[in-house]
Amino acid sequence: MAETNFENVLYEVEAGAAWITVNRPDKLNALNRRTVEEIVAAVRRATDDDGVGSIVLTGSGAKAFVAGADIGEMAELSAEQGQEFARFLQVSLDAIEGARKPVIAAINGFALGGGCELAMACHVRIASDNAKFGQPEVNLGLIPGAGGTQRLPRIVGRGRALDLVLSGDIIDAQEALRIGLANRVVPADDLRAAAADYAKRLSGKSRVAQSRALEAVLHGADLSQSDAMHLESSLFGLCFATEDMREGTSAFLAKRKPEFPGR
Ligand code: DAK
Repeated sequence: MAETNFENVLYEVEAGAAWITVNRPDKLNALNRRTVEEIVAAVRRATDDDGVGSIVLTGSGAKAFVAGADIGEMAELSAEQGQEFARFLQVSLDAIEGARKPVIAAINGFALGGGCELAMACHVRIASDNAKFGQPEVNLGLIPGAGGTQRLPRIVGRGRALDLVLSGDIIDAQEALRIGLANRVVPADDLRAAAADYAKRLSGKSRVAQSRALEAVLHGADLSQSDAMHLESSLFGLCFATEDMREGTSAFLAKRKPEFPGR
């Protein structure tokens, strides 16, 4: 296992998955600027590492994934600084969502405000049964500023998103699963193993195809349906130029397991 520590983030590579752990447990892993910069740098490092197939993002300790943006750091901001901070958070979360390797959020407790927004920038969300989700910014006289007003309705639908954003209500893992905010819920003690297991399953698939699928789904969501269909057919066509596609189809025809070269 290779391990590299940032100041507020732990980075380790285990069985082909890069684990990025937000590590400010005394502040319930609240996101200050430095922590966000480190998460993005860690995601870049993982994306650039050919030994890494997928990325798992989680929080340190048993209580919180991320309890939000650091309220202490943002309390004194002016309107201009608030807008700049929101832009910084949005660009940072876009970079995580834009990673061309699957990013799995392993949500081990509170995912509130910026924490819920961070989880939503990940591609798949696995939650422990004690996880709690919410966009409680209205309680602070704020609205979500890290993409929450945009990603939440795209994931759970406008009505459910407005319900959460207007009320600031905190929901549990089962409710998050019911509305599609969490993809899976597992007992808290099994979360790490469940995320590792899922990452391992992904690593047996074609990396090139996964990267193209991420691009089709994420980039396509911002396009008209006909433009998105065009994007899909172009990316589908590009798959035919890959060794992975030749290997996948010949393995199927030869009734053997594919060994994808990742090219
Ligand atoms: N920021 C800073 N510190 C936090 C924090 C946060 N978001 N959440 C918790 N902490 C700190 C607490 O202050 C406490 O520190 P000490 O007093 O020990 O020094 C420590 O973590 C433990 O927290 P508690 O003692 O409160 O623990 P409890 O179990 O009693 O309560 C809780 C857990 C999660 C219910 C509670 O901590 C809580 O309500 N936390 C705040 C949750 C919240 O409102 N999160 C949303 C934050 S708003 C923006 C862009 C984006 C955003 C905002 C603006 N701009 C562009 C300006 C995003 C906003 C948000 O994320």
